Parts: sequence; structure tokens; C-alpha cells
Amino acid sequence: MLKTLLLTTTALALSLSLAMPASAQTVIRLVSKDLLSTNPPDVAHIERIEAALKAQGTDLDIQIVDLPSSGYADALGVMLLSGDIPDLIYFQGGDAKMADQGILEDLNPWIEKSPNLKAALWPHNVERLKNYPYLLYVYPPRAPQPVIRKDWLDKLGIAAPTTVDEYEAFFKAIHDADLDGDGTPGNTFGVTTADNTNELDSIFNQAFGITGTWMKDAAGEWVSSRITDAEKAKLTWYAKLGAEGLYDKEYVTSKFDVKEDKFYTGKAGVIFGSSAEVIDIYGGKMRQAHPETPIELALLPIPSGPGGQGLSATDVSKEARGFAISTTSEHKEEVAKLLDFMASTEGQMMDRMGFEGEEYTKSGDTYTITDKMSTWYARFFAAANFVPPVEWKSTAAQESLKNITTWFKPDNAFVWPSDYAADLDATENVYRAWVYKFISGEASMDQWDAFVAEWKAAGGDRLNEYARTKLNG
Ligand SMILES: [Ca+2]
Repeated sequence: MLKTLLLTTTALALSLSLAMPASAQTVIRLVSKDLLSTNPPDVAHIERIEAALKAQGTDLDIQIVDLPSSGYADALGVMLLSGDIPDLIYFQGGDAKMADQGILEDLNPWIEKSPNLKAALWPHNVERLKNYPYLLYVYPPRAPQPVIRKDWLDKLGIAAPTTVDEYEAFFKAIHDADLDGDGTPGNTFGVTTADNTNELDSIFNQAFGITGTWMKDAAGEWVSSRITDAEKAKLTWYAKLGAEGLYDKEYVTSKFDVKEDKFYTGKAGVIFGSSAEVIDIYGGKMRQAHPETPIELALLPIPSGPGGQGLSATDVSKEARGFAISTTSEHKEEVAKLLDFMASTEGQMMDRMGFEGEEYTKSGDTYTITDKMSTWYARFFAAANFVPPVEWKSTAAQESLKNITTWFKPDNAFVWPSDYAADLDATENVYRAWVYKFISGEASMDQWDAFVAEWKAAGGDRLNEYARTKLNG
């Protein structure tokens, strides 16, 4: 059905283009979220990209296809299913069924021919492209990392923690001191998170030996890491932190604004920022909350532990979002040239730095970032190898980006068939509920086997069985 539609519209487009006067300029149609022909900076950005490519001998007319930002994925799906398929498509979900229809190009051969793009990839991009070659999203993965006020770190007078044990002592030192200066020691948590324990897991999973979503049990069988001894040891430690007032048990009802507020008001010493940008937003908000003190944030190390060291394993089964080239495009070579340019130093200067006189000023070789930079964002890529001519990110933010490459660990998670959705939901709910029971003290770690049994009964056995068919293969 779709293929018939595609053939019809392609034939129509072809006959229309034949009726047009011949031109050396190639029309590329681009659809992307938040990229609009009604937004002047977007238009100016695209125009200067066209000019730069033309100077390199590629004459493109890049036409922005407007879709609403709200409900983008649905609107895109409707447009594609109607047979209107742009050359370059940004997906935020809904790509897998388009890939199944054969309308998304295998990007690997194109990347192979694109030296700038190839050099711009982050380690997780390389792994994801091996498993699912249809989407490209050249941005650092979200990897929550811990920060503390630098003036508090100085006041504590102890070194930043580098092991699990040192983290415990560090959280205790924060808790026992009166760093917020309200006259009451013991009313500041060492650490708080939002919603669940994912942020803690980001740096403590590897330390406790939780190497990925799937691990071998004592019998050599693949099982979900949720029910392993390593997970139990980690939760035992989280529960200890909770019992001693070092970890905020209210995490379970805290949204991100509550978490942040506890940090700014001195009710928690350490919080996690999910990206370099977020870390700098936290720094900016902290300074706004305390205009009398010039506060910087310090990034805390990725700790080693009994099981290892690193950031929690990154899902490399596929990109969740990103750019695709349509197989129906008549101009794949030109689209690939556009993408390669955007990954080059010249393209990144535009895409990352914004406009001279707006996001930065330039005097000779000296660049100065303006306040407008805080609202600029890359429309295409954040290349892993791009070094800006002036650094505006804080030291903490820069260090967090280095950690993403240094401490990257690929996960062995895979894409589930849709008929496992209910099992995945049910087991996740059982896990989250028990984690809270353990940390809040409502359940003791002696009840671990009851948790495992409930998790298995909720669909976990089925998940483990399917995982064995995938991972043993
Ligand atoms: Ca206090």
C-alpha cells in the first residue's frame, strides 16, 4: 500500500521536475523538529550553509518543510504515509516502521564516504549504527554526573571522592556539616535525585559490577541485571545511604524542579546533571539564587568500586532520534555532502557558535561569547571532535563531556518485539516499587528473594527466556 503510494508520488514529482527549467541547483527538502521557514535565524542559518556549500562547488537549494514542534512525530508520520517524503528527515520516534517499509537509507556506506562525518561520531554513535544504520544523531549521550558547589567542596576540606567508600564518607561529611549555615547540622542530604535512582546508577552501576542490562548468573545463564547479586549489593548500599540520611528518600516524589530547588537552597549537597548544558544551567541558577557569592560547580569523579568503574552502560541498540536519508531521494549524494559539511569545522563553527554579532563577537582572532549563546542550539550536530575557538562551558561541564568518551560502556540491551511491552512495564514497576521499599526501610534487604520472585512472576521469566535467544545467538 505504502510502496504503491510512494511510486505514484515519486512519478508525480518526477514529471513535475521534468516540466521545470533545467538548473544546476539541486533542491533538497529537509524536515526537522523546531526548524521552521518562519523562524528568521533558521532561514539565515540554512542560507549561509547553502553559500558555504556553493563555495565548495555544491549548489543546493535547501527547502525547509514546516511541521509543528508540538506533536512533531505524529505529524511527520502522517506526512510520510501520505507519500510526501523529504530527502533529509529528522525523526523523534516512528522511524522503525518507516525503516521496515524500506524508505530509510542505510547510512553506513554514506558515512564511510564522508570523512568529516566519520570523524565527528561519538563512540555510542558508532555502535548504534552497527545495529541500526538508519538514524544519525551526533550528540553526546545523556549521562547524569554529580556536581557540588565548589565553595562547599572547599569548606569540607576533603578530597573529591574517587571510590564508592569515599562517596559514602563524602555524603556523610556533607550531612554532618552545616554547610548551608542555618545553624542546624544534619539537615542537608549528601545527595538527592529526581523520580528514581537512575541518576545514582549512572555512576554507581559499573562500580558495583552491573555491567549492562543483561548479565550471566552463577549458572552461566543470561538474566536481567535487575535480579543479580551485583544489583542487590548496590541497593543494599543505597538503602544504607537512605537509612543514614545521606540519600534523600523523598526522591520518589521529587520532580526535577524539586531536586534542583533542594540543591539551590542547601537542602542537598550533590545533584546530578544529565548533560554539559544542564550542568551549566544548574550553575547559572545557583548563582541567581546566591547573587552575593560567586559560586562555581565542581564535577565529582566517576568512582571505582568492587565491580569496576565507568558510566552506566549506554543502550546501543539504535538511536532514539536523529536524521535519516530517504531511499526515494533523487539527491542522496548532495544530502551526504550537506551532512559531511555540517560535521566539518566550518559547519560546526556555524552550527555550534551561532552568528557573529549575535551569539559571539570577534576581534582579530579573539572570540567573545555573548549572553545570546545561552539560547542558541545546534540544528544538526554536536561533533565529538569539534574544538570551539573560545570555550564558554564551565570546567565542570567540559570535564563531564570528557568522561562521556573516557567512561563509555556499550550496553547489551536490544530492541524488544512489541508483544513484550506489558512484561517490560510490569517488571519495571515491580523493580521501582521494591527499590523504594528497600531505600525507605519499608522492606529489609532480607526480602530480596521475594522481590526476585515477584519480578519473575510479573513477566521477568519471559524476558529472561527471550534474552537468551537473542544473546546466545
Ligand atoms: Ca544546616
